[in-house]
Amino acid sequence: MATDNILVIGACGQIGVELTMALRKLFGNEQVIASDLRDEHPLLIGTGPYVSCDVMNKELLRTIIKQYNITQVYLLAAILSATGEKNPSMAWHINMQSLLNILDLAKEEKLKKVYWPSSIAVFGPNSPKQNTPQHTIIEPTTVYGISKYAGEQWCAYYHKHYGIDVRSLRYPGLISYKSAPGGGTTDYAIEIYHKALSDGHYECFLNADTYLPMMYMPDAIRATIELMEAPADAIKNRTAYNLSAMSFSPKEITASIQSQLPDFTISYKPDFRQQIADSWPQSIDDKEAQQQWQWKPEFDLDTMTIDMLKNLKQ
Ligand code: NAD
Ligand code: AKB
Repeated sequence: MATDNILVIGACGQIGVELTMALRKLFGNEQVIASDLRDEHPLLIGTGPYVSCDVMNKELLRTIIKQYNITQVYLLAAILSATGEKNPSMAWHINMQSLLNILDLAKEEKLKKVYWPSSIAVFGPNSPKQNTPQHTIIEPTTVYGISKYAGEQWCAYYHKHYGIDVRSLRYPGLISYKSAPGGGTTDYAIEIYHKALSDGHYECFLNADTYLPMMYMPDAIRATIELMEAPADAIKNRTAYNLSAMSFSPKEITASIQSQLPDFTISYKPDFRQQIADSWPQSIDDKEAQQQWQWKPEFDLDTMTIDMLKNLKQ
């Protein structure tokens, strides 16, 4: 492992901060180069190299790759679902061009491995809602989902035609406390914990019975590293794997929080994000990930609630 040098792009985002810290633990602080458009995240300062970089600038990326002898790239920079619907052409441009820049650089600079996340947003209103299978009707209706679906096909294309070892997961909504979420539809399930502690009340932008697939960040980080460390011949899927841990509604997460904070209350005021959530699956079948690289989640709703509240209180 010591021979690998890893570049994390979008390292100051919700996933990037925790993934960078986990990779530094595994590969060594100096081996993992964090990069982002924004200022370095406070939790990353002093833990390893940081470079400021716009992922749209391919030649700057090439310089960084050469300067640090990068062998693996984790590309996390993207525009998420809710922000994407406000500016569809920007979301399409950034989400697609960032991926194509990295896939081309992987080919030109002979990178060993690339990680790029997809999302449950690839599915649309015509996909089966329950236990949505790996291979089924896709037809996304958000620009974010369209860009993720196109991105998955590009990953498979670069693997097939150029032998690029690119791997991907369709993350569900991710819940965490270390770094703020970046403009998604599932962000309510993070805000609710903050508001439960600060105000004792939360006004939710989704309806009470909106079920969505979700996952606690420690499981997502472990899934990402397990996928990337699996032998290449175990990875039969070169688009993106369905990945699952739990599924709940605003009403259910409220009950879980009330088991710890009995006075917590919620009200509902759905906005444009309701339509996005309604177009997505309610639960996911991740058999292929379980069978091909032995994926297994550890957290359910109540164990996550206890851990979130304990850490946010601190
Ligand atoms: P985020 O918005 O929290 O972080 C993205 C980071 O990318 C930010 O720090 C941002 O500053 C950076 N960035 C944006 N534009 C950039 C640019 N041009 N150049 C360099 N950096 C740039 O997002 P996240 O939640 O950490 O998501 C990371 C990836 O995981 C995305 O591809 C997202 O679609 C995917 N994903 C996330 C979730 C989730 O629930 N968080 C679920 C499914 C998929
Ligand atoms: C979003 O809500 O946009 C993300 C996702 C599920 O991809 N959290």
